[in-house]
Amino acid sequence: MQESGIGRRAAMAALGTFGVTALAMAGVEDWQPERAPGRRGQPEGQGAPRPDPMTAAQLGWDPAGNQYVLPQLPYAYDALEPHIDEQTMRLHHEKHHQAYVGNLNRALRALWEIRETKGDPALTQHWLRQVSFNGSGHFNHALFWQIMAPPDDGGGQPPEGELSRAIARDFGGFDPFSEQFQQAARGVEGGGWAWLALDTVSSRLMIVQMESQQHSSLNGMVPLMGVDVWEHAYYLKYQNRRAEYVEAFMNVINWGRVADLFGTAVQRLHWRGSDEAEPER
Ligand code: MN3
Repeated sequence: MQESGIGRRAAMAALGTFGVTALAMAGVEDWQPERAPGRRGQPEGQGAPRPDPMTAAQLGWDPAGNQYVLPQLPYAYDALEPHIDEQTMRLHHEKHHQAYVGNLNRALRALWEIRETKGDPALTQHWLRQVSFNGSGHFNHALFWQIMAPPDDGGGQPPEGELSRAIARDFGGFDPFSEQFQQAARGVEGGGWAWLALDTVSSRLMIVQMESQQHSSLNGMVPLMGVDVWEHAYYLKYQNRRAEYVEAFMNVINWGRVADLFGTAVQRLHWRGSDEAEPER
């Protein structure tokens, strides 16, 4: 469809302005996952290109409205209890994430108006900052919801397959990884995130801290799994006990979904390293 093609190009163009965080999200397209959240296992080896595990709807892109919208959670607000409580999930999704979406759309519209010579060009830098912060915030949260699952639907089940082997190779095993990841999350200064990311330069997994919603050190990184350690993510239930929240978060990680993201990212590295062009998407 021509219309959705335009919408997709517009989405991709906007993604480009977000920088780093958008790297893993660059393959926005209409693809429906065959498997429910929380299911694990991914066919290994070469063969047909992997479909992107994140859909446009999950990334909050509405091609008909030509705007970003708040993506639905793949589970109920109380589904991550007792680790993450219902009230926190509801406020975090309906208020905090919604604010990033609204501010992102507002900034994109303002920049469009400036380009159409209907807006104030003196405010260009202001709106660019707004796009960067709120766009990154929007995509960080869209990914965050997807890489969690209820404990009775696969949440917290350790990774298997090629992701498990990569974690063993790069961190010495799941337990050392888990400890270092939690340490990174505990140590973020102020609001921010800890991420497990694929470094596309070294083809290795890395644990990185992100201040606020964006961080230049993520250049070349494909984020695979992360934890929001802004206080709004945990203060109602855990107050100042961030370590307790981070430990509880480990019980709701959807490693099946993380493995899908990892598989897609690795396959793209293989394309980059071969003479074969990436298949038309
Ligand atoms: Mn948040």
